[in-house]
Amino acid sequence: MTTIKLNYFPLRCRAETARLVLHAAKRDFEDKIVQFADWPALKPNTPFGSLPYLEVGDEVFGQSMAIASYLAREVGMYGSSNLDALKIEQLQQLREDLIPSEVDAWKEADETKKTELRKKLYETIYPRFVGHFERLIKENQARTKSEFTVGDKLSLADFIIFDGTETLNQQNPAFLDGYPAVKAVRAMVAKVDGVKQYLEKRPFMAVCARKSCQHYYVIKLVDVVAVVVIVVVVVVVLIILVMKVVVVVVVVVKIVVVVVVVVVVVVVVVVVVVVVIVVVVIAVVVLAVVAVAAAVVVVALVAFNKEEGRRPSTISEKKKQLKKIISKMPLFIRYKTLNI
Ligand SMILES: N[C@@H](CCC(=O)N[C@@H](CS)C(=O)NCC(=O)O)C(=O)O
Repeated sequence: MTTIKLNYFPLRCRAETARLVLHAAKRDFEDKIVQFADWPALKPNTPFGSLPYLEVGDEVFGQSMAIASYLAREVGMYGSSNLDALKIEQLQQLREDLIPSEVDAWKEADETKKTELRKKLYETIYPRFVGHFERLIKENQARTKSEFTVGDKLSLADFIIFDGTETLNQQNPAFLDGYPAVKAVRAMVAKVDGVKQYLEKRPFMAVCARKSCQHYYVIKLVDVVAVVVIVVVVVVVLIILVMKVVVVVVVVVKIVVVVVVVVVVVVVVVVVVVVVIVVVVIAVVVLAVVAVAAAVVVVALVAFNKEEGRRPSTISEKKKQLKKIISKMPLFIRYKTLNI
């Protein structure tokens, strides 16, 4: 079976009658929702720079009414005659004429203008268009003695009536009380096997109201979840990085401490060695001086004894002898060592 893919925004608007036809026929198809954020990139690659477009096998086609008509013909929901086809197409174009008024009333940002547009919609536009729907249904039902909009069997026309009044039914269902034939067709379509199941699971989709479109909020929720996941991942990565940095800092601090300790130990050892060397040198010098002084004293005594040839007997002789010994000593010993 040829594959069918219907591409459209998360809205009913210009794709919903085609969807209803496919669900009523229980035809396998892919309902490809084009998110608004993806549209600018996709637009140049569509047949006419607009949605919907239909992929049939490897061929691509645009224009919503042509798409819905093609699909309805494919599944036998395009009436039973050429005249039925004409009736379906006039209804299709009538509904297309209604869309801009509904979209304008929704899109208007200025609240005052929006109120005016909605007033006009309810006072003139809806009565005119829904009035035409009501009249056409009644004429057909009188002619065919059936419950359908065109001919005597379910067709694209019934789906046009259903979706063409869906926004009105969502916003102000009481308005339709004045249009019993429209209400009856709506009730009949809602029970069609395939359509019933689709409507039960279909998200609320306004004709062109993004804000009231659950698909839109689902996507927004998905975006929020994605952002939360990204933030969590970034935080975890940052924590891991910080922990790695802390580990590196600890290692660097350990290295610095070891280096400082080694330097301090080396400095202390060097200072101690220098001090010991200095003390030893001073001790050696002092000892040398003392030894030299002693040697000089000994030499002087020996020389004196040789010269005198005898030992002094009285104290005054001993003093004299000592003075002589001292006078024979070198000057630096007398003044520096003996302090005389
Ligand atoms: N005549 C075209 C009109 C298509 C059209 O205006 N589509 C709107 C969405 S309902 C669209 O693609 N708007 C986005 C754009 O033009 O960039 C049809 O029936 O398919």
